[in-house]
Parts: sequence; C-alpha cells; structure tokens
Amino acid sequence: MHSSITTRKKSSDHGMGKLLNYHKHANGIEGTTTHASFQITVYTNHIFRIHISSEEKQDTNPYSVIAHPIEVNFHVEENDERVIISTSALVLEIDKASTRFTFLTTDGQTINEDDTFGASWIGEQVTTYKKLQEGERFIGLGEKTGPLDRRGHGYQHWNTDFFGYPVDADPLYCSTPFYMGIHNQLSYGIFLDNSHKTHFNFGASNRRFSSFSADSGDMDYYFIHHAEVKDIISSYSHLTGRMELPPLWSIGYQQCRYSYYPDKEVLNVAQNFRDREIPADVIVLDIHYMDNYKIFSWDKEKFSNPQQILQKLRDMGFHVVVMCDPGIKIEEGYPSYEEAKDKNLFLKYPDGSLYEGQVWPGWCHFPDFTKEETRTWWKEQFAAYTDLEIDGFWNDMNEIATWGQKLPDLIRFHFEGEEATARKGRNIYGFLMAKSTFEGSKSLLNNKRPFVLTRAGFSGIQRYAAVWTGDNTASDEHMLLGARLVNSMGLTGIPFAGYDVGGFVGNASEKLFARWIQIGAFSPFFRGHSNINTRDAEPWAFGEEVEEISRNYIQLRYRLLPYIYSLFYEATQSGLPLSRSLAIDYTHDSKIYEENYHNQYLFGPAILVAPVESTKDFTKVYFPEGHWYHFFSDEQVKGAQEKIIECPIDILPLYVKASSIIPMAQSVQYNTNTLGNTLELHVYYGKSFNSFEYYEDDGETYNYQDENFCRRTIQFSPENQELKIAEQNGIYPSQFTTIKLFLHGFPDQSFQVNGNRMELKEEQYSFIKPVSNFDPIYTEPNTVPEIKALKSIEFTNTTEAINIQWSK
Ligand code: NBV
Repeated sequence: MHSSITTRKKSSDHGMGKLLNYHKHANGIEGTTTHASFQITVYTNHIFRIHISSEEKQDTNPYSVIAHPIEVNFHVEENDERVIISTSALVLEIDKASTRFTFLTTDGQTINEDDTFGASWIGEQVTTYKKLQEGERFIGLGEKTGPLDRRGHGYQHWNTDFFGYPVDADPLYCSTPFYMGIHNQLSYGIFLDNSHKTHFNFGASNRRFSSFSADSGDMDYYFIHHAEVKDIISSYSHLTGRMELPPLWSIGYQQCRYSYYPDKEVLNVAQNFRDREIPADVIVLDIHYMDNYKIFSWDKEKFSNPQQILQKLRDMGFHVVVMCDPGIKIEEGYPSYEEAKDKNLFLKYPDGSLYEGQVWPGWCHFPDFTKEETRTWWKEQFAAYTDLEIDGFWNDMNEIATWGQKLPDLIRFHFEGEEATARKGRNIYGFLMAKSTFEGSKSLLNNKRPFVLTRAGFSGIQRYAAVWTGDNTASDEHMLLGARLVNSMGLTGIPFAGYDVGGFVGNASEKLFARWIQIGAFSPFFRGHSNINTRDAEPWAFGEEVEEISRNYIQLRYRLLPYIYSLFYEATQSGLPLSRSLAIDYTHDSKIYEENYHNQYLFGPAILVAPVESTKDFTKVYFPEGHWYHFFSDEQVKGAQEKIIECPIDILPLYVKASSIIPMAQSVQYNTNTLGNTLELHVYYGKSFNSFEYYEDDGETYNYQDENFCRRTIQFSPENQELKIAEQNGIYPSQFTTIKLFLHGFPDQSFQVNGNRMELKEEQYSFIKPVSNFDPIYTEPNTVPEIKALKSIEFTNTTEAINIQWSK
C-alpha cells in the first residue's frame, strides 16, 4: 500500500507579492496575494494570528493552541497604500504593494515590522524576516542553551535526545517556538505554531533582521503585544493552555537514580530518608523495574511482589513514579505489542509496513499518538499502574530516541486522518505521549491528580506534564545552565520544570552536590538523579556535612511549600512561572542581561536567587531596583547596585524583596503531609503596597473544582500601617489553625489584631541549622547567619478577615 501524502510542490523562491484582494469576516480578514493566501485573526485585543499559506490546502498544527478568538471590537480601514486592522491595544498595517506587516502601538510606535523580505519561501521552507530594532533583545524559546538575551544567536527546534549535552548544545529535547522581543520600552511575543523543524535567527551572522522559519507547512504565527512581559506570557498561555494544579507531593523532593533495584534497595533508600529526617515524597523507578524494559510489565526477580513493595512505600509516606518509554518491544505473546499491532496503532513506513527502531527493549514499534484510537488504547493501558495505586509517570525517550538517533523522515503519522511524515510529527510526539499519559492516568485515578514528567514536548506541554532538562552533566556550568533553562522555559509557558540535581552524567563532587541541592530547592521541579554506574548520589552519599546542608535546604523547601503551592496556583491562573527570569520584572534594566547576572531569578514574587558555582566563596550579585533583605540574616541591601557577597558552601545567596509576604510551614517531619498546623507568615517591611494570593487545598484531589479550597488575599499596606488577611474564599478548612506573623524590618512597636493589642515576642531566628564543621570541604569556622531579635505575634487562624495594625 502506498500512502497518498501530498508533498508541498513549491519549486521557486518567492515572497508574498502584492495584496490582490481581501474581505473582512467576524474575527478578522482573509485575502490573497500574488503568491499566497492569508488570514489574520483577532484572538483578543492583544493577540493577532497571522496565517500565510502558499498552498491551496492549509497546513496547521492541531494540538497546541486551545483558545478560540473572543469577540473583539476591531476595525479595518484602507487607504491607497495600506490596509489597517486595529483593536484597543494593537494596530497592524499591511503594505498593499508588498504584503509586509507592521505592528504598532495604538499611539503609533513601531513594535515590530517585516524586513523587505517579509514572509518568503525558499523551496518548501518558509521564513518571516523582521527588521532588527535598535537595541532589540530576544528572550524565551524554552529549553534553549545560551544567554538570557539571545541577540546574535540562532536556534533550531527539533526534539533531540542528547546524552551529556555540552552547555551550548542546540537543539535539545523540547520545542516551544515562542520568544519575546524587547526594545525602546516596548515588548512583544511571537509564537510560530508549526511543528516542523523550525529555525530562529536573532541577528546571528547578520545585523539586518531577526527571522523565524519552518522547513515546511504554513507560516502560522501569533503576534502578542502587552506593555509587560508577564502579560505576554499570560497571553501565550491563554493560547496554549495552563497547567493544572499538581499534586502537592510532586513538588516535594523526589529521589531518582538510573536505576534503584531490587525492591529491597528501593526500601533501603526510602528508609534512609526517614531515618535521617530528610524530607522526601517520591522514589522514582527508572527502567530496571520492567521485565526486559517492556512497558506495563515488572521484572519478576528484581520486583517479585510489586504490590507489596508499593504498599510498604506508601506506608512510609512515599509516592512512586515509574518510567514509561514509548518503544513497545516486538515480541510474540507480549500483550501490549500484540494488541497495538492488531489494532493498527503503530507508526508506519509509507508502504504500510510498521516502523521498527531499536531502543532499550531491542527492536520496537512506536505508538502513533497522532491517532485518536492510539491515545485511547494507551490511556487504558495505564490501569496496569493505577491498579497498583501508582500515580506518577515519567515519559522518557519520546523525541523519539532510538539507537542511531536518526528517526527516518519518511515515517508516516496518522495526524487525525491528515497523514504527515516525521518531519511534521517528530516535534509533537512527546507532547502527545504526555497528553495521553496524563489524560489516561487522570481518568483512572478516581479523582486523584496524576503527576507526569516528560523529556520531550512542544508548545502547550504545560497542560499535561512537568519538563526536565534531560541528561545534563555534573559540572558547575551545567548547574548554572539548568537554572537558565528552567527560567527560559518559564518565559515560554512552562512553569513546572527542573533539572537533574547533582548532574546526570559523571560524578558530582561534594561541593557541587551541596550547591546544586541548594539551588534545586528553589526550582519548581526538585529531583535528584544520576546515571547508571556513577557514584551514589543521595543527599547522604557525600559525607556528613553535605548531608546536613541537604537537610537544611530540603527542609527549607518544605517549609516554603505554602508559598510554593500558592505560586503553582498562580501558574494555573495566569501562566506565570515560579522561576522568574529577571527579564519579567526588570525587563528594561540592561544589567540583568549581563553574563554575571543572567542566571539570577526571582522564585515567585519575593525571593531573589543568585545561583553560584560550588567553587566560589564570594560572588557578585545584582540587586535590581527596590530594597532587599538577606534571607538568612535580614541584613538590608539597597537595590540598583552590584555587590560582592559572601557565599560559603552552606549558604546560597537568597534575598527577599521589601514588602514581600511569604507564607511558610513552621516545621516539617517527613513529607508534604507533615507540615504541622502553624502557618508562619513572614512579612518584610517595605515602602510599597503589596499583595499575595494565598492558596491551599487538599493537595491531591480535584475537589478544589467544587469550592474545596482556601484562598485568601493578604495585603501589606505600609501607608495605612496594616496587614489584611482577607476573609477566606472557598470551603476547605485550612490545615493551619494558628498563624505566627514574623515582622522583618518593621520599625513600629505596637500591634493590634482585629483591634486587640498583641504581645510581641522577640527571638533569635534561623532558617537553617549550623553545619558541623569538618574537612575536607569547609575549613572556616561555621557561622550560620541568624536574624537577631526577630519580632512575631501569634494568633488563631479563622476564615474571617484578620486585620493587623501597627503604630508607634
Ligand atoms: O531510563 C534511563 C535514562 C534516564 O535515567 C534519564 O533520566 C533519561 O534522560 N534515560 C534517559 C535513557 C538513557 C540514558 C543514557
């Protein structure tokens, strides 16, 4: 059988040509030019979709964008030279002679304009060229190495398995063709919605244009404009969707290794966490739990009684995440293979025979996730795990990775009946595997939230999975790169991201592990992992001092969970990431783009993290405008300056922005279920008003969809000398029955809660414990910074509004 795929016939190189005609419709305009047809759709006042095709049949990506145009009042005008489309926020001018596009603000400033090459084709490849604006910077593009400001660099999107990738490697595993441009106090976003291999040039090897290209398919992009970067991210995630609330346990510490086995060893690792009082929620089972790497099976020798060991782990308060690779072993009698083959669910060659690629199980077929039936089948298979109460799933090797790493281009994907080759299917494969895994396990888990982690993905992946940065290396450069990759994914709509703490390839030194776990504690996804045949890499495997450092920071992570979980809630509402590149809040401050500082980020709105190498005891930190408190000592630092900071191996440079509100648990014992019943509310005195949205629910079910949550706005208002904890929204009873308010840097003396004068307590306060001082890694006397005489007041938590006022 020969499939009837239509190859795009473009033979000549051409641009758009003249605008020949157009007409207005409910959501925009569409028209034709000498060489193409186009549609401009107004999605919101801030988002225009530009869809250009040089073929009769349009070629689109059906999976990433889930938003529909909303009804917007837009105007279309025409004069001799141009057609002009405008909303209350954005103006698009189309030059009639060349069909070039210029985007302007409503007061006439140019945000972005086509170069004279406009949109044009070289054979099948279609590119849009944009004039480089003066001082223009480029940020985003997801899991991409390189600097925060991508000006002068070029990138490709082509999901690639890259073991031990160098720090400047491109492309990597996950493709999200969305970036933002910044110049002259303006900012915009462009999302190229095409799953073929795409190319981005931000003034690399030229000083004339930035450009974005797809190897085939249509020029289909969304142009977004807002005054602020955070709103651009929000609009992008309005288009491609937002994450659901993760289960609380998945944002605790996860311990992984390639691979823990047999079952006894898994229990041993789990027990160590409990004995050593290092909080952890997850043990991950990598590929060795399977029988010959066959998905949905268990190795009978290594795990003779999965049910029993899973129960034991549950009794100890652990969740288990299992590895799920897409390759299905070709083996007579293996039910998954037989079934999927009978149902015709695998990827094929053009002659109808099944594609075979070699991976862990040997020769394999691969489910074609672009087919509805395959997704349904895959979903059903997960009963094999959910029947065992497993609720965490790890999708690896889904680029698709195979031995040889050359997935043939001619492989056929079903594409919902529109059939396409691997040229279009490859980048979307991991996304669809994660979608099927998430939706499947969710439907089987009886109202419990699943956790899915994926390596490969495409724009919109945040709806289904967390993403981690694959096979990094145990080095300082990789540790810093990891922070940057996670920040960049955050700019690109993926709030739940992380890296292998300690480094996957190679052996971390004691100091490297110590530093990495500190930084990892301030990453949305927090998991230690390492390759087969590397040294042991659990928090206790590097000696006592590193163990103490690890305990300090993992405990700190857990204490911060009320803050972190609230930030995840925010991500579900606005798409804003947890790890916030400084480009989000300090977009036009050129300092933050300097190489010395471009790894710094805000973890949520309050905490400035300055990742620093394990080899350094001192580092330079840039403090953006405002006022900052040292997290551990409360020492105050003025903003808009660079400063040399001491950072011995047990102290990560962390600062809190003045006026911040940080809810924390008071103590933690083992895991996310043991956060106690006192909520510490740390408020950092500052001159400006601030507000924080506190969010809590049961952390594991979907009951929050029926009002079963506790949400309240906390407002700090120095002008009125008051802190207001608004009345609770939702009916979930908070686990915190007491609130202890910590007053950092408050100048005033007398406090009232709901009109009642409160007794102030004063104490020596420390977020971390001193680390025993022994060689070889730290020889200086160990002094843990403490906050001297920190004042607090304690009161009962109620669902009613709580008003705290102060005066001299
Ligand atoms: O499943 C084994 C590994 C896994 O541990 C790692 O995290 C993935 O990125 N997997 C890749 C397969 C190949 C590793 C060499």
